[in-house]
Amino acid sequence: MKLIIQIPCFNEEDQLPRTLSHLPRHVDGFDVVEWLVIDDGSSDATIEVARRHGVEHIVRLTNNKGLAAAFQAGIDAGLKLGADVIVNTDADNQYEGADVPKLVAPILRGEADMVVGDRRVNTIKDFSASKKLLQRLGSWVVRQASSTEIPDTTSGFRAYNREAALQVQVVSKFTYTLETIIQAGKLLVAIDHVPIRTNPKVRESRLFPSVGSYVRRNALSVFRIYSQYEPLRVFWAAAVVMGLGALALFARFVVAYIGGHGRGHVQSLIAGAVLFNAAMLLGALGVLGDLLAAQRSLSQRTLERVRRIELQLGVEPSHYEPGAAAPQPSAEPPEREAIEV
Ligand SMILES: Nc1nc2c(ncn2[C@@H]2O[C@H](COP(=O)(O)OP(=O)(O)O)[C@@H](O)[C@H]2O)c(=O)[nH]1
Ligand SMILES: [Mg+2]
Repeated sequence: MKLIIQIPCFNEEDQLPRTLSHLPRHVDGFDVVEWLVIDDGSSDATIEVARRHGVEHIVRLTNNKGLAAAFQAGIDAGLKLGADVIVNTDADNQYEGADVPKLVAPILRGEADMVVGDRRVNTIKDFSASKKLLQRLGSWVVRQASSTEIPDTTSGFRAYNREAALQVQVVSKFTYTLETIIQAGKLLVAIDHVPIRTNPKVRESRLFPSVGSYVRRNALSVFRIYSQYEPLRVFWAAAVVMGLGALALFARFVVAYIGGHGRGHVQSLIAGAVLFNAAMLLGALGVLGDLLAAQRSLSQRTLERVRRIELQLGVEPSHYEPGAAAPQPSAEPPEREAIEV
């Protein structure tokens, strides 16, 4: 059994050594534990630092593609490097690396395919009140959309077994955390969560320069993802609101008409017709969205099979470079040369 711990990095030369120093080299239930750094076009010495600190595998994206793309590249490489379980963590040591065994335990027991580390957000001192509130709200929306019970949906500390990893297909550019949970909830993947420890903040968030941007970008992501996965609910709910408005206005006109002063209420009729049109349009968008959602799940199934075929064929990971030689005697030395697909 091989465990690969992946860390998406963007200019993390300062933080990486400490983060790596917390990561386990041996985890019960695994013969091999290897590390993978996905360097997202860093301009600093992230890759050299990673090599110097014993990271065996490097995926070097040529330019900055964003965290979600780096996460996806890591999952892909992890599978091709033969991981049975892939753990993702952040480079800034926010998640306690020593809790990796806790995170993979439900997978090893055969009870889950994907496990999300729960930071128990309410207990984190570094998070502002508005960040906590949004966390709770966002997590609630994601739970509704995904039909799961994950308390901390934006946590980046996660474990995937092979089956779950094969199914991950992130299309959002900016966040993978919410989308992957919604996807997993809809696929044949069992999701679990375990409480994990966090370390004090060492620097400001790179992903969100301010609380305002955190709220805006996450709210937008939640809405976009929810409407992508539940288009009928979103658009039909809006259509019903518009439709009820139209009905109220029509009723107003009819009452006035019967009362003999219908002429003076033609505005109600016009406004009602406009709202009615909007309701029809939204309803139609819901149907289109639903058709697209069906297509998306078909594409996802196809891509999952393509991945299985790639693994069978031994296709090499993209943008891969070997890192440091494996430190433990039981680990196979990385046998790959610099590889392009
Ligand atoms: N691939 C990639 N990773 C990034 C980027 N920005 C931040 N990260 C990584 O995402 C993780 C979380 O970043 P951080 O700034 O701590 O954001 P937080 O989620 O608010 O704590 C770290 O491992 C960063 O290196 C980026 O543009 N691309
Ligand atoms: Mg952080």
